[in-house]
Amino acid sequence: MSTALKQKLHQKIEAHRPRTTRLLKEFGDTKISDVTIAQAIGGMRGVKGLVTDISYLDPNEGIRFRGYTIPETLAKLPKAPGGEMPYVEGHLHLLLTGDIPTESETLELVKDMQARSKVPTYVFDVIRAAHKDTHPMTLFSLAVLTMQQESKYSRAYAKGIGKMDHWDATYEDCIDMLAKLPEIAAHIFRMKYRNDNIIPPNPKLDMGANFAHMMGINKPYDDVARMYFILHSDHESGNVSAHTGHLVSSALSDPYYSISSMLNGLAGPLHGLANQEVLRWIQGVMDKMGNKVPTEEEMKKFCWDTLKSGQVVPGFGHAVLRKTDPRYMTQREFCLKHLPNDLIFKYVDMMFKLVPPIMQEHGKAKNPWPNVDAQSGVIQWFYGLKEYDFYTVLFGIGRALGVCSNIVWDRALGYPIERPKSVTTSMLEDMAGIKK
Ligand code: HAX
Repeated sequence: MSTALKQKLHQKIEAHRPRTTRLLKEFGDTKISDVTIAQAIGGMRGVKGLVTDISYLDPNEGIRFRGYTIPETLAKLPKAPGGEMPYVEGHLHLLLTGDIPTESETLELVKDMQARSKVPTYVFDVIRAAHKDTHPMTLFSLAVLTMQQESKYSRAYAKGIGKMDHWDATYEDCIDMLAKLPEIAAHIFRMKYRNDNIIPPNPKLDMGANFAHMMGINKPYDDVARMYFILHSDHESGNVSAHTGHLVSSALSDPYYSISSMLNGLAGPLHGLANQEVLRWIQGVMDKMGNKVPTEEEMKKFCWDTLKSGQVVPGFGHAVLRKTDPRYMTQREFCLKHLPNDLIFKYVDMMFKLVPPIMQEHGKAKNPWPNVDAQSGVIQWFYGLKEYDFYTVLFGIGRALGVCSNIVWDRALGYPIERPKSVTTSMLEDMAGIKK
């Protein structure tokens, strides 16, 4: 299938390839990073070893999608009629091409994704065969993996397509899959938490509006969904979910394998599951407080109790950021506008003010400021989505947009299989000069 978006992408890829080839051929020996022992043991923090043009995370500014800050992205992308937030599909166009799409370019992708959105019945059969206590993230990852046999990329590879054409079938798989994720997610939600009362999709709606419809949540939840998917889409390449997607894809595993894997990484409590953990933490405090708002002194004690017991305060800290996450601030502004008097928001607001000085006094975390996950659950809760085990699935739909965009470009630029070198502890001791 050749859409205008795909043709544009093709031109961009052709224009970009010589840049990568030249860097490799003429400047391949230029150093961009050194690695210390602390970095090798400590999760490669700060080691520059990945290349992406989809987004860049500046520690002191936060994320830019294709060069645009979050406020710029939200202001420039075409908006759904009557909506405060842009079409998710327009954002996907931006991530893929680097261009802010026109309204008609956006609507073309909306239509294309509507046409690809029908989820095969066997996907639901597989989800339904799982144990009733299976976590929603497990079901979500399972559903994506189950669809692997649909892969156009795997079929094309088996036929022997040339390396320069890999991106084409990868693109097809990515758009096919992304179009189906909202229905799969909503199905998991309604099956688990709404007595299996499934709401069929409305294929005339855009991604955000259709998701709200299938979840059974009224306006402005369509805008909430759009905002969520856009904000969570990409955070450059080194985070666990993006890196996992890139790594698995580098073995030429198809996008279904790659996205299922990246979801498994997102499901960790230090990464995407932190949004669920924030609400669980707040609920724990609320239970102890009998649902009244704690005083500042009481709230400080809850934080210190968590830290002293050796646990992390979920939603605070970051491996790269050294300021409050702009994704947090966008959601905070949304809360101040739409739910300023909500009880949970009062807790979140109190944590916004009280936790950073406590983290600084505690003296461990390099970044005491809140990240995206500290502010996202409260909005869902306010709109009736109180089953916080489901929150990371929302993150997963959004993150799939960024990881898919990266995978398409990885294949377009022919990035090789990823294979960093490991060393032994004994070798490190040798290098440190401490071995007798
Ligand atoms: N509460 C308590 N301690 C914290 C902390 C927090 N929120 N954040 C960091 N620390 C601790 C670390 O556990 C580490 O302790 P040890 O030396 O005992 O191992 C120390 O401070 C130094 O850590 P760091 O260098 O500042 O942070 P890392 O780069 O190692 O880790 C994390 C970054 C985000 C994993 C970390 O800040 C954390 O665990 N935060 C809480 C969980 C969370 O909110 N995760 C979501 C992050 C955003 C994201 O990816 N969303 O998907």
